[in-house]
Amino acid sequence: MPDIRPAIPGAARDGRHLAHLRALEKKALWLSTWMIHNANHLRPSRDGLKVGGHQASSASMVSLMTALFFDVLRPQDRVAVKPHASPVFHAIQYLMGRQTREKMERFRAFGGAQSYPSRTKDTDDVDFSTGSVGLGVAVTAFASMVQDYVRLKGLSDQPEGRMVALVGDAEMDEGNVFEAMLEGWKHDLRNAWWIIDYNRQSLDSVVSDKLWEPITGMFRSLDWNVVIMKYGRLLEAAFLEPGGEALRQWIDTCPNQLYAALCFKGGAAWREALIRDLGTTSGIRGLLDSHDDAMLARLMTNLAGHDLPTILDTFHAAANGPDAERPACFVAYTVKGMGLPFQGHKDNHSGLMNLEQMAAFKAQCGIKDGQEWEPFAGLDVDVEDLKRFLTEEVPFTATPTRRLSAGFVPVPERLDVSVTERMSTQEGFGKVLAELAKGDTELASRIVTTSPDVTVSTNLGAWVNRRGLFDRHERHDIFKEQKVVSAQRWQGDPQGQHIELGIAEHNLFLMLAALGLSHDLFGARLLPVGTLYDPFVMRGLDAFNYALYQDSRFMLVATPSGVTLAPEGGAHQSIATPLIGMGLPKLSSFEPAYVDELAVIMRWGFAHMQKPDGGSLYLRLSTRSLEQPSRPLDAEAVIDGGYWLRPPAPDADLTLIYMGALAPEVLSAHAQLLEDVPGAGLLAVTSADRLHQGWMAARRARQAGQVAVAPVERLLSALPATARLVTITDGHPSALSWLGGVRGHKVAALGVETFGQSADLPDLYAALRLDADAIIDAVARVLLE
Ligand SMILES: Cc1ncc(C[n+]2csc(CCOP(=O)(O)OP(=O)(O)O)c2C)c(N)n1
Ligand SMILES: [Mg+2]
Repeated sequence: MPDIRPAIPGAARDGRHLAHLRALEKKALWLSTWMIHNANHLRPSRDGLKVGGHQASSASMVSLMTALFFDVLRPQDRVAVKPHASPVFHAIQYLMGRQTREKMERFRAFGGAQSYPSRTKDTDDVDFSTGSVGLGVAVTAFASMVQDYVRLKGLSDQPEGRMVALVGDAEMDEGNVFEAMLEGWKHDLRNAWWIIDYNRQSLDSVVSDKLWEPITGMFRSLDWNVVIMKYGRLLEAAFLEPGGEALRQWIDTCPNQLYAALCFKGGAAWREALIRDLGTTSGIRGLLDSHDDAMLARLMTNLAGHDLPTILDTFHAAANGPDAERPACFVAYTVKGMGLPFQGHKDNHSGLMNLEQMAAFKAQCGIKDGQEWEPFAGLDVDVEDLKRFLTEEVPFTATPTRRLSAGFVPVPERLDVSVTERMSTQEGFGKVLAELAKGDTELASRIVTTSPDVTVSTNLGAWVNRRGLFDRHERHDIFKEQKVVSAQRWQGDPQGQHIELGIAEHNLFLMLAALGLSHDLFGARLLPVGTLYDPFVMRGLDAFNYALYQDSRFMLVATPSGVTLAPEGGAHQSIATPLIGMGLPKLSSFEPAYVDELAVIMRWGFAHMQKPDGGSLYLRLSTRSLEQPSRPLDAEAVIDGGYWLRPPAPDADLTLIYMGALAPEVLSAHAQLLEDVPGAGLLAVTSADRLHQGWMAARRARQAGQVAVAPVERLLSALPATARLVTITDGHPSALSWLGGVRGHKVAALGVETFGQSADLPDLYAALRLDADAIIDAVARVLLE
């Protein structure tokens, strides 16, 4: 398919419209620059830290963002803004009346506008948080797939939107962007626009020449519409004049570093360079003579990304063209720091204008003292008409709020699972979902599962067989049609409820991030469940963190975990993941040993994921088959994080505390110890994370003068102060060793501190000192301390 070219220059919008957009462009530049200046130079500093902000990165995107937010975007479109264009975003929101002056004045201060757009901390209209470069770009692709998912199932009645990423060119260095592109291609991605601010500068330096060639090659090979936005109208007109073709070639072949340096140096330097290189070319002298230095600088920096008419024509042509749904990448040439004294300077990323420079810029913007925050000061348009334009004609302001919501999906009192005598938590997980899949509850209809090529090996097979793969188009199971016997039935259609991903774990977390925001973005509640092997949580960790940072809601099922998957070897054995689970905010992590616990946790989780003050879940499961107890279970204690499996005697000297799949070793050690240490307790921990959270919460409540006792305090108060604790888990020992700090008990903590290796369980547990002997040994030592 041909790439869309910009429409004929000069089309579309009338003079009044363009004049208003130019006025807003001017104000967006002024306000974004000023809010950074105010934060750094005018707001008193109490700690001597540089506040920062990105005046150059912001200036680079002002024209593109003006065109998008005040003209091109529709309310149903969703935008991820390049992190360091946050000031422009807030300035635009301020001009729309959706951001307060107070928050602008407090940019980067407590309670003020955030450094990088934040869905949770900013009060203006942020669709996706950004900050860790690359992730905001990629999440838009997954959001588009989620939009298809909910619309094709009739779960959302919202108009179809376009998912737009405003991308810094250096963000394209992040591999996760390309991973997402590949996944998008597989899923027939539509309605995604990635607009690259091609200022050819990153943080440290100017980027390699012609970087756009491999970048656009990637997009083209994956069937994206690639639109190069290179020159503005002034330059395009100059190219038609005598000598124009030579001028175009000169710019086309000008190294990025030289072009940037000349942008910084200005008109006289441009003149000198052009005389040196093209002085004898017919027509060039005439062009130079008819431009003074200021005009020449303006001409030579007239790149498409700063030329409103070109930008508008390009975007509208793409939005209304025959390929409107096809994913599109726009490479918009810009100058970093455009219009500011350090434009083009290679060190401008963290550069800030000084007081004199700001005074000059203020005069240039026509702003009088005291009018700095006035939204419409210094403009030569009819301000009343501009206000009318903003409230009545800008599509983005047409709805009072763009944040959507969705009702609560009821969760039954208990989740059914048929527990066999011996089974693993991973098997139990598969069975809980399989039971749900058989029924026709609303809960089951809102669950969407996803997995990076480990669907079957994480026990999602039964669920997928019943609920099917999600595919925008009918996909037949050829193996089934060919009568090849297989336990897996993998046909796909728009009603399917499992999204199969390639191996890239980053994509799993970005998919979960997007699915878990569906209620906010598309008004349709989904209950996403993602599975992967526990060690590979680390492969997607930044995206995992990112999903939680945005307050996305999902259930992560990480299985198998720990050294307990023994023969698989050290590369697959996770050690630090319990600490990741504890350390990440907005996440409750659990590591149940038994399936009855797991069913309770999953039930609670489906409700917790929907509560305004709730969060996401991380279930660390195992493939180790354990003998399953048949018993009444205190569900509340399981959710709080622990319960007494064998309560201690009032004068007990010792308690064993375990979490997860090492339960049999602990039970065996406990039985052996009872002869020598009668009354020893045995505490089952289902969630070190929840116990710790509860402890912190109780301490905070007491500090605030309330009466509060944490579950972990209540549990450990059953022990005398002199009792010893021995903790054990298949993960880093510090996940449980902190329990000694709750009431000051002496503690010996067993766990995994070195990389494992292939072995069977007895050998590996013995080598890593996790077996019953090691526990008894640790008990003997700690009792002597
Ligand atoms: C994952 C990650 N690594 C590093 C950074 C620090 N950082 C912030 S901006 C930036 C360079 C961005 O350059 P570009 O995307 O071209 O944006 P520009 O400022 O040129 O618009 C870097 C390295 C970050 N925010 N995220
Ligand atoms: Mg850049």
